Amino acid sequence: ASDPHAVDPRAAARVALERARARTRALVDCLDDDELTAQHSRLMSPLVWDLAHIGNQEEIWLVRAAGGRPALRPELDPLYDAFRTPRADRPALPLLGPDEARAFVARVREASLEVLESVELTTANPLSADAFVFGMVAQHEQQHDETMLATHQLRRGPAVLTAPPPPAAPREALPAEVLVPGGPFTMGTDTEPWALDNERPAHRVDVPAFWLDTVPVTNAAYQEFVDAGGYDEPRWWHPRGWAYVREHGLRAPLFWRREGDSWLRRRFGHVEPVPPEQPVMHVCWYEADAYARWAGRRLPTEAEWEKAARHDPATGRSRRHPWGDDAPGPEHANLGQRHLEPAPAGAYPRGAAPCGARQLLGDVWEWTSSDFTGYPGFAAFPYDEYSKVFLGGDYGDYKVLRGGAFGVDPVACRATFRNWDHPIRRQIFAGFRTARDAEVTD
Ligand code: AVJ
Ligand code: FE
Repeated sequence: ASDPHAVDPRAAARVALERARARTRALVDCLDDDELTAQHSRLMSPLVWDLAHIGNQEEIWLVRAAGGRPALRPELDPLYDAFRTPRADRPALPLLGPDEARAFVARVREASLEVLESVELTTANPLSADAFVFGMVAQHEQQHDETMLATHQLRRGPAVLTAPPPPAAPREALPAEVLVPGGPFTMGTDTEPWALDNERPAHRVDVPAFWLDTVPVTNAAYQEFVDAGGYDEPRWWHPRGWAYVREHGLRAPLFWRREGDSWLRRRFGHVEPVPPEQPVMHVCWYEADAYARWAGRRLPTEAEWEKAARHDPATGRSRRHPWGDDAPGPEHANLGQRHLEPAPAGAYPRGAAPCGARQLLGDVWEWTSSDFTGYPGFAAFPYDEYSKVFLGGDYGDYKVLRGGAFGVDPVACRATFRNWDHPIRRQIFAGFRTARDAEVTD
């Protein structure tokens, strides 16, 4: 797999938009109208809201902004403005029904593909240079597809999604942790054509030497913390995490259930034994933080994570991806919802980073210790509501997640990509790995 942008940004944008739409359709067409309009969890929108919101954002950015065309359905803007109505209140809105929403997104897509074929992709216009805004809209649709996948996971009822199991891990002994040498590296990017505003600009960061888990923390390892009474011991927890765990009676990751001596999990409508070798998933930041403290370790900072994922000590360069600059392929990482669960820890040896860490991209999002802040010189682009309003705590506190899960499309996944969420959130496909400072003699 080589760099799709090197070929033709217009063609890359068309492919990315079409792939996103095929996934969106697969996520909605497997459910009947009642299920599409129902609220499966107060944490989530009805799926039919996500569907029309995808079309509304595409209309705003591709038809109106990039194409300079008149609005198709301007009266829909307030209904599908994520800032106007919280998720829990969206079922009460006079939303488009499933068939109306399908017709709306199809009509928008027809217009946006016409714009894509006709618009000039000039560097004089930063919105259309390298087809950026088309790549941004494809990423937006894929991000909502991941959100819709989380709604599928929360939904009760018979399974409707299917996918083959992920590959096994090779039978080889891996070291528990890898050393990332100290020194400066380049964090963020000025050159990745579809990188979003919060990934920019590139800047040098000095990261002292540290040890990082070779693979994400597994279910087996996390279960030791559970079985050792980790949820009953305030000393492992951040004070706000302890208060949250007590108030909500948390005992284990979301979707886990104890049965006799073993743990079961619910996964997209199936109940199955928790697979010990897979990365733990559906833990909030407070649980990740508590586990790390119990293990005598800590979460990595965001800069540490990115250095482990990108820094090539042989050249001093930062790579696009842990394995190099090639676009993600199925040999590198568990991405793109090809599977409906993480691969066992140690899988994807061809996706390893120069430091030896595996599965930095794909499988599970990884909580870091860092708050979501703007890089030095950050400039919101093209709209404040993507990142800027979440920086510096306007809407509460956010922790950064890195790496991307099995349900993240490659278009929205790079070693510079930054995700964020509240430290209490567990419905996202998030796990973590741990780190520790290197001794001077290491
Ligand atoms: C970057 C995943 C936190 O889903 O809230 C979707 C992405 N922004 N529509 C989110 C997003 C606007 C965002 N996250
Ligand atoms: Fe959105």
